[in-house]
Amino acid sequence: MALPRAAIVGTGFMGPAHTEGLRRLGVDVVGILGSRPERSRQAAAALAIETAYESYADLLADPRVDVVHITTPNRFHFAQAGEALRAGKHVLCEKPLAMNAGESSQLVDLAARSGRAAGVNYNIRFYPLCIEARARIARGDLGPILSVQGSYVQDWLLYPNDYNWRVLAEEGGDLRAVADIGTHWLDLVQSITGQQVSAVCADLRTVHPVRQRPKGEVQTFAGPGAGADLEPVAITTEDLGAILLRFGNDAIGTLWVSQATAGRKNSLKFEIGGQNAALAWDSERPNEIWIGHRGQANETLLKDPGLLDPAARRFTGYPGGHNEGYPDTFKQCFRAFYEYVAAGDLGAPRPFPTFADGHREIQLCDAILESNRRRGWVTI
Ligand code: SOE
Repeated sequence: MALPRAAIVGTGFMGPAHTEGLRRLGVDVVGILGSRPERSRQAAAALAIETAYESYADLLADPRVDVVHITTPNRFHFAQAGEALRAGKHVLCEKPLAMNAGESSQLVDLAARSGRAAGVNYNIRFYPLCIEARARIARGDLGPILSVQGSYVQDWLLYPNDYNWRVLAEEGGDLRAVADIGTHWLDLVQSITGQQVSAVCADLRTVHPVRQRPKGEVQTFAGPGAGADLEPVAITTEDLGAILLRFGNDAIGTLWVSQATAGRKNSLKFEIGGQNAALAWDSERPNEIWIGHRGQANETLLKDPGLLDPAARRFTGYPGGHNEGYPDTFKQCFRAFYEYVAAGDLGAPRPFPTFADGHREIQLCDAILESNRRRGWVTI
């Protein structure tokens, strides 16, 4: 069964990450588009991709392209995903799906009418032990879920002269740390527990209301700007967020989000408490999961396909002890998407994060923004 072919739009942090993940699957990446033709040519040369597109229209007109990967800044997602679906392409869009729930709702409707596969790259779901956690909860090992707590913490925007398009509301949306990385955590724990967040109470903080912006483009995780070629810019998006959560089954929880905590480079953690047992996982140690017990010794399970649920084994690429990490999650997420597309049964259940999942996260973002403004609980 020949795998569908891909084209990438966006040449920043995620463009190369998607290209590498696809190639490890054996997917042919036929072309790439940057913010201007010169950027397309630079990226095509750097990544050994055959076609450097002049325009998005050229990309969508390319009959070789079955799937469009959207890795551009958030403000472009709505238009680019809509145009790709209308052009008859399948779409895998980076998170967050759109800038607000009005846009994401329209994309859900368009995707449903298009008869195409439409996914969002919530790749963190595809760590083998995150799939294992979901399988164990689904088969009842934890019993009813009582509590969900955790965090997603980074430090790449700690300094006032750390800068990236994400910090500007007009480029990344009114919510930044929560929309950028908090939605990974929210998507992950809702997928693992099978429970949806039903209400939020949020307290957000902008640590640096003025940042120093380097003149010219800045890549994600580029590090602090330096020298005289900086200009002050007003910032309204949050660096820190503390959020109380209520889930549909009355489980309660907390989420801590920060892009300004020194020493935490890209640390996502969850701890899920059930009536019978608990699970805890840390993305800085992704090949082990803690299993908490009341009536027996606690356990630490190391990622070993032979010890995993079949659902997790399917997305495990290496034997026990051969660690799998962040780049592997792109490969496995794309594998779920491309095998689905290649099978050709678009009515089958979708084993990847869908536009409806992406819309759900955006609805949560809108509720979190409203809760912070209102200084109280907001029900979704
Ligand atoms: C920056 O916060 C970022 O690149 C996010 O945009 C990604 O989704 C996350 O996986 C790593 O950090």
